[in-house]
Amino acid sequence: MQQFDTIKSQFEEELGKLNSLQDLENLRIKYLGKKGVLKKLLEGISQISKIERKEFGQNINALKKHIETSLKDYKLNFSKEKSFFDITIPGTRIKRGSLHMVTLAINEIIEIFKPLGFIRMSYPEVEWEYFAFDALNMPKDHPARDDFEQFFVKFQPNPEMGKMILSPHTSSGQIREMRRVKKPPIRMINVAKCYRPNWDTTHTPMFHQFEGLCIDKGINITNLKGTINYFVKSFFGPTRKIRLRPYHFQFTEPSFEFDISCNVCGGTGKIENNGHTEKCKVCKSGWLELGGAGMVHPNVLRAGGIDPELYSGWAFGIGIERIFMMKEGLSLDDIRVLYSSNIKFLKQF
Ligand code: FA5
Repeated sequence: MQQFDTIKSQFEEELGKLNSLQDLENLRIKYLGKKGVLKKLLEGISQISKIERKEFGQNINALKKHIETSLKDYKLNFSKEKSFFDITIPGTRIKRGSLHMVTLAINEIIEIFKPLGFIRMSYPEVEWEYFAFDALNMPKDHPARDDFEQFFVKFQPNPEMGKMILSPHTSSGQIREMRRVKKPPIRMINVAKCYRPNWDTTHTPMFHQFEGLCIDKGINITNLKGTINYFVKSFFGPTRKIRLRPYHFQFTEPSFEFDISCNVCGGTGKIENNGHTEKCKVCKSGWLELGGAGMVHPNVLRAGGIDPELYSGWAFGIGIERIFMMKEGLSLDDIRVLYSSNIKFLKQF
């Protein structure tokens, strides 16, 4: 009996000194393991007289139970204490997100235009046909309206405003801005999502445009070219080339499209692929179209409530994903990667 008491008090003393769950496990092995204290005690049973054996066995069982229960209770309390009170355990790290590249590009664009006095506006992305087309000098049957292949919205058409559509370009903001300001000068950058049913290496069904609009007395093409040049040099760096091509938009006269030298193929229009020379699949010609521009058509000024005899203005509309693709040092050869939700890709920015 004395032997049992000694083992029990020794166990309890050791239990009181534990510091970790590993210590607890070591203590369990010491007393209950295959070569443990209790096993050794049991091996000695043959030397005990038959009369005392029963009591001896009962004592071993009682001691085993006591040790098992003590270890179990200790473990339970230990885990509870740790989960509530251990202030030294490192906290759970909260994963930080980051701004999408298009948002970063928008912020950069706004900063570039700020010193020139351009203010940022946002106009509806679900728009009446009137603002997207009619007020922009594009009559209902004009074939140019087909170019945009619209997404119609199920909504009661309005006899004056037409149907509701997902705005295919930011130019619809021109009229809204003219009507808001009423009297020039106007210097606006309208940033918005635009929608067209396109899907290829340079087109997505949802994309962003920013629209520049400048109206005042004596505004001319030189101002437009200078502003586009200033933007391109600020955004892409001093070495990239742009070109203006004559074009036709209903809402500007004269009209242009402008392109930037492609950085995927280095402006050559060709790509080396496994010893073969292929056409650059982004630009196909060495130049990538960034946007359209021109002098605001007198009919558009009139629709905005501005007298074309007194005022003149220019406007441009540029695709934001496109300019991001063409940024110096990036060689994005497919616009769709921007919306692929590929974390590995997104994390780089
Ligand atoms: C327009 O949308 C005219 N509103 C631009 C304009 C504004 C002209 C003011 C004159 C005065 P366009 O359809 O070319 O033009 O589109 C302009 C730019 O938007 C394109 O050059 C391209 O950069 C971008 N873009 C057009 N469609 C897509 C698309 N599906 N995905 C990505 N970018 C696109």
